[in-house]
Amino acid sequence: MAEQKRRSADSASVAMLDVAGNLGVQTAWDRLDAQKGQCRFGREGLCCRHCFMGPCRVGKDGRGPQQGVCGATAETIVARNLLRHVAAGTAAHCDHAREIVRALLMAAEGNSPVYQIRGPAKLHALAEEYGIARDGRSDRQIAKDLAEFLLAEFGRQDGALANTRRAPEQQQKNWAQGAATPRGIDREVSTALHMTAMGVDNDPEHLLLAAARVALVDGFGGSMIATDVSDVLFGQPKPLRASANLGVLKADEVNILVHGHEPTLSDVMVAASRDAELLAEAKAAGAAGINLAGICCTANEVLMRHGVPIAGNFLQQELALMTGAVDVMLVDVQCVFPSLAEFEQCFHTRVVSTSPKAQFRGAKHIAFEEERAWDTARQIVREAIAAFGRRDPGKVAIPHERQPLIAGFTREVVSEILGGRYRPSYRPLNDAIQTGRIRGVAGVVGCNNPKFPQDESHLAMVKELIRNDVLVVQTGCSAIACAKGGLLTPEAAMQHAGEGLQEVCRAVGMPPVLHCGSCVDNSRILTTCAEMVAEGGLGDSFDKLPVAGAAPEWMSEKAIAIGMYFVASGVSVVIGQSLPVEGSAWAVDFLTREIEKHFGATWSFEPDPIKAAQLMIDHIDCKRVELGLPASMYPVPYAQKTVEAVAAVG
Ligand code: NFS
Ligand code: SF4
Repeated sequence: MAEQKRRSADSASVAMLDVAGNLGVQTAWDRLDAQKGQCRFGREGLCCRHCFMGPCRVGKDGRGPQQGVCGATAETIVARNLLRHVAAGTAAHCDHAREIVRALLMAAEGNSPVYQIRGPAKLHALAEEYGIARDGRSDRQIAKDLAEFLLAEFGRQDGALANTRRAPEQQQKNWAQGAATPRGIDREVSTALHMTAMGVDNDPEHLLLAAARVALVDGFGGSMIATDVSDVLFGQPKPLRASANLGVLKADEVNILVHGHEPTLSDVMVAASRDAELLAEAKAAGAAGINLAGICCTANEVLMRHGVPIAGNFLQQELALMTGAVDVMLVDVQCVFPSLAEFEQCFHTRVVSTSPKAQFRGAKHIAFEEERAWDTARQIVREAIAAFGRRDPGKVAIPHERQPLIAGFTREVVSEILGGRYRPSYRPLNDAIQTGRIRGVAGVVGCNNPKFPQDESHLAMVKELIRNDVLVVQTGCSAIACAKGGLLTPEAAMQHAGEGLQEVCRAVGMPPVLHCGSCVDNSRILTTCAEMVAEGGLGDSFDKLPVAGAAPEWMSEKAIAIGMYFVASGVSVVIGQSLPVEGSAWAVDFLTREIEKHFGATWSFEPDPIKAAQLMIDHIDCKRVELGLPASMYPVPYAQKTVEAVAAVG
């Protein structure tokens, strides 16, 4: 138990880790232990495999060879590797967006019984923004033009990405000066791969500015498009109540977990799990009902729109199977462990893969084609009902942890809850910041990583921030961590928030920590920042705002892309584990200092979440001073205690 407690701050996870230990089942933590002594060259970005005169690795501090076979230096190798990571992360979000836009086209053409336009207000707002004619036209006609317009953003050959116009003018100027104005989505990803190929770009600064540019097609391209079109297709989220942690699984029902990222799959599963005919079949098989729950970001998608419960975040994907109560674990793309299918040897769980992009050895593949979405979803529910019949009640151990939460905060919702439905506005938020009642806003996002005790950094950081009157907005697995930790409720404000933030939360009945959705919904944070600038009084570009971002337990290349588009957008970002650039003192200096000249923001690396929170608050205070705003209305002393981050670094 003590050993497991070092692995996770979540008692439900600790209980399941114990079960795994007793059964001798390996989890990510065990496999990390087996990897101990992870390669320093890789960690510091000093290993190059871009051609096969190599692989080359260069030494730090004058030790060992200082250049690859081709003559590339540490600076070049580190910068090239980072650009590739950003390109890969960007590609993931953008390819996800592409599928959603294609589903919109299908809905527009009337070729899908399941995809409909459930967010007509968003459709019209987007049509208005992009100059798509609306008068006398049906929603489907408008949606068709919108889908075609957005698909063209992927293949755009010239000019800036359309959504860059959502950024303040000054920000757009910063990008132009830094040669970072993002162009077509596929163009930037493909150019990044070309630039980093053997014998192409070797100017490290030029490479890192290109990393900012490709990241911006993620933030203002893929992620923003995925968010917008998901709102059009699946409806705009509204605040709703739900619950989180493994206790949402039900011993007497068919349990289906959706895991992955694309709402084109999970949203249809919600409907299928509520289908009367299938419910009758489940009852005939002896189940009391069909219980759908989610893991990772696809969970956040269906939570935000349907209140579907969250079973857990990234590091709980294996632990959920240890409950012995999951009948089908349905996966699509991204953040899915290849290990999942191995659990079929121990448990009755059927792991079902669905994406043509991601097949899992040992899993059952049921191709999910958007045209046949409804039939496929029903087929998957039937798989689960059949698996329920094979469940071994002796192996079922569902932890009791199940925390209530409120989710569903979007840019639109925030202006409504603060300004009122009939005069939605960002004025009240800006006012609260200007007076110092709210000190600033922090985005705390990103993954779990077994190098850190699961959830511990998210919780410690967020608590320190709200204690200091910083309003926290969240997405991804970080939001799930804080949901499980009980921070996504209005009551949490009374318990954990400083006096100023408490006053605001009490006045509008909102939690001090706002769940804004999945990782692609980080784009909602960008558009919220744009609203704050447009509302006035907080400067003329993102980098003037008293805001900061963090990803304390990050692990994914997508997280690097997200961090980079925030920094390129003027929002400074603190991350727990360093970027893989420490092999070059120049690169560290550029990313943590010099880059500010271009975009007005920097990266920081700080494994201790309390210290990281204090860095963010200091940054926010600096911005307040620059804006001529008064100090925080109710200052409190900083927490002295820091969390010993047990980063298992080399
Ligand atoms: Ni984001 Fe979501 Fe979670 Fe990290 Fe993975 S699920 S897209 S990458 S691990 S937050
Ligand atoms: Fe080595 Fe240069 Fe080839 Fe990289 S590109 S593997 S540094 S020779």
